[in-house]
Amino acid sequence: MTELTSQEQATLDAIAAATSLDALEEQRVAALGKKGWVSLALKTLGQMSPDERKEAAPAIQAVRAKVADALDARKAALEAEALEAQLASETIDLTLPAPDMPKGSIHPVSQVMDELAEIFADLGFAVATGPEIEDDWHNFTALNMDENHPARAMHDTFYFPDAAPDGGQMLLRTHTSPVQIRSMKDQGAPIRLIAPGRVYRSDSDATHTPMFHQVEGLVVDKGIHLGHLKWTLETFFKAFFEREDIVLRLRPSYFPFTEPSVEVDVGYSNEGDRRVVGGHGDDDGHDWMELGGSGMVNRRVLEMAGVDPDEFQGFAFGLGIDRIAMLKYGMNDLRAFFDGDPRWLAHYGFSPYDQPTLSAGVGARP
Ligand code: 2NL
Repeated sequence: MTELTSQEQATLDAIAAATSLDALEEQRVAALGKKGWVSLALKTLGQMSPDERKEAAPAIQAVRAKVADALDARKAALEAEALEAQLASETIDLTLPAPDMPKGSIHPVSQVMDELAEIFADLGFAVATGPEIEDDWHNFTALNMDENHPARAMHDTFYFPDAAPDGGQMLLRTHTSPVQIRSMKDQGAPIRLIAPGRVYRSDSDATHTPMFHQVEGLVVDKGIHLGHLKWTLETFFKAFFEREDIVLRLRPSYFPFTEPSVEVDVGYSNEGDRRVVGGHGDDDGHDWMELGGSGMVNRRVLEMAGVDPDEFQGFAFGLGIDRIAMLKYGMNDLRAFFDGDPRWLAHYGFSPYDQPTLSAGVGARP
């Protein structure tokens, strides 16, 4: 019995001193394991006389219980310590200074494209995109400009040196019309979409860059006429320039892909060195400015795009995005659009947090 008491004390001391779950397990095996000293002590009960056993059994069971309790308590304590240590190592110091707001900004061209999509979506137009590297069929032939058409030369096209597998010439698209040709071929009529994007013409001076941005619009349905075109453009420009006094003038013109064709002028006045749209172009201090071209889709174009011109009519228009961005946001040099100067972007760029919406205003300034 005294031996049992000293073994018990040694084990309880070792348990108290254990600093890991492994060390604790060692103590459990040594005491309570199959060949542990408590188990061996229990086995001696079999050789005892009933009287001896009556006295020894409860004592040994008490030792067993004490050791087991001590093991459980120490295990719980070690696990709690481990959790504390883990939590302490995983804390985040929320007192660190917050990071700066992002310094990037949305380019005016991207901003205007987002505004266009928002305004035209409200009128039921989808946004369509297509390849910037085109073949001459989609860029010219399907738009009623065959090989000998003088307008092909007028477009100052960038051609690729190698022809496509089918023999067609490859080029950088000179307008986004091929997107609409592809959309009509894919989806048929009725159709209502805008096609914004980059276009390329070999032209470079103060007002022309070899790459610029254009948005074209196309509506094909039964019974479409010039009145639908004028209402659509007027409604768009009022929403885009955020003023009700927009006056448009449709001036007879010529495009191979539309018949009749009209140039779209907007009334404006000079305020300081800035042109401000609004009012009638023939009033005092007012004049007209050309914003783009449009017309009723030429029936030959509908035919080539797989639409029956006896059943469907359509209107189309094309606008320069860079041009209307300059007008709305007051830049005077087109070339600065593509310099990537961070000072220009900091001044004319838009906050990525301000999404153009019809409810909050399509052109919210930072
Ligand atoms: C301009 C003139 C225009 C179109 C583009 C078009 C597209 C198809 C069929 C017919 Cl698929 N027309 N687009 C029509 C008239 C004018 O752009 O001066 N743009 C800046």
